[in-house]
Amino acid sequence: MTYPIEKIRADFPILNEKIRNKPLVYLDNAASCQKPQAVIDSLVHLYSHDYANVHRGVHTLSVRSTDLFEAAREKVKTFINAQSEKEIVFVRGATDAVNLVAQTYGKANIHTGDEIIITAMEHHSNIVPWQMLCEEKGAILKVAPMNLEGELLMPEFEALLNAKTKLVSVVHMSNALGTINPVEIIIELAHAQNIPVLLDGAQAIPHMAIDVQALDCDFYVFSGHKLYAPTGVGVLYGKQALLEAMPPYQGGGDMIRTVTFEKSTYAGLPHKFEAGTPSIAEVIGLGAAIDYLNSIGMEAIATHEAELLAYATEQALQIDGLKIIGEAKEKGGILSFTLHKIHPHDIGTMLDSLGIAIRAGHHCAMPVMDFYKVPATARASFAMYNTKAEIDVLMSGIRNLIAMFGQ
Ligand code: C6P
Repeated sequence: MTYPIEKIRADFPILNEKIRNKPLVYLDNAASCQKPQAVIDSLVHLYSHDYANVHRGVHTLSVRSTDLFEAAREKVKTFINAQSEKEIVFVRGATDAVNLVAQTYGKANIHTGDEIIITAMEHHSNIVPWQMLCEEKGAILKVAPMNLEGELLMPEFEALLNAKTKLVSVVHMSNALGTINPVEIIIELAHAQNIPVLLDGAQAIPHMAIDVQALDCDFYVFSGHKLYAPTGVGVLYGKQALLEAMPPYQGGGDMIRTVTFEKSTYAGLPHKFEAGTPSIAEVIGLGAAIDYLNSIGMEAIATHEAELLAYATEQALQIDGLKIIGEAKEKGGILSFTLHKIHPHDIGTMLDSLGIAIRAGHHCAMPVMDFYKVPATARASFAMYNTKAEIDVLMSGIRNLIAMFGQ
């Protein structure tokens, strides 16, 4: 079946926007994706007909909201093939999920002298929470190195695993480089030494089908807003036995069974980790985004985006003075680059004047910038609704820049 690109584009109203009198070319999807009408409609419908607080009321609207909210949990469960909806904890985003694991699993299981392994290509949200934990506990953060292509050095990673390692926390797909890590092998190696593995799936989740049972990861985290859903919602998947054994994260309403001034007892999974009124509409919007993605199919999306990346890479390689940062063999739809004489921020600003949205900066991955000895990169990132024609607009914009500034 041919990929229904025209239909998909028509489903995203913002793609009709003109930016500086030019058709919008939105290539900043790794920062946040745009929303299909189905997601927008789900929010409007909820607030127009069904909205109330969840898990709290016996009245009709509360029941309706609760049913929609829990149906979204079921959709997430099926989408990532978790075993049980108890394993799906709604959080604010990938960052919140990593912090939850650090503050609960980490506090309970990581002690002085223990080691946590991350990689050289992590986003700050998979570095800083572990640094904070290590500082508090006297534990040690180990960093598995990568090569200049942006690929993890597997023998070096393996050599870091030892009896002191208490957790491996690895990005599934790098936001700064596009690298897709060999997570199956990483998990196998870590599990051979009984070490649990957290995968940061913030970038991987919109681009490929994720099966947490097949991966056998212990934790998987992602944000809704990169998955065509609203901001303010994300998911922590954790194996049930691990989540059961972890202490709660925050205290408050909805996460308790009983409360007296002397002692409180906690709710079961997943509510134990969901203190306070959750992001109700955003969770329901995430459910609508998953329905939408399922209607297209993750395999079809992955194929389309792989074609976009191959095309963009081929075009970029023909531009003198353009250097691609991140050339792993296994890569998702991210093209990070520098231009010899032009600062990435100027690239971003000049491209914006042509209606093209990319991100310029360190991408919350400063150690990656240090590794490549650049202050920043320009990054074009592709989504299900992008086209080769848009990549042509990007490349012609880059050529114009070079013509203006020189190489
Ligand atoms: N990366 C980017 O432009 P939050 O902010 O919690 O939704 O996601 C954090 C996060 C975690 N891991 C990876 C690999 C990520 O890419 C991100 C977010 C955005 O690259 C914003 S910095």
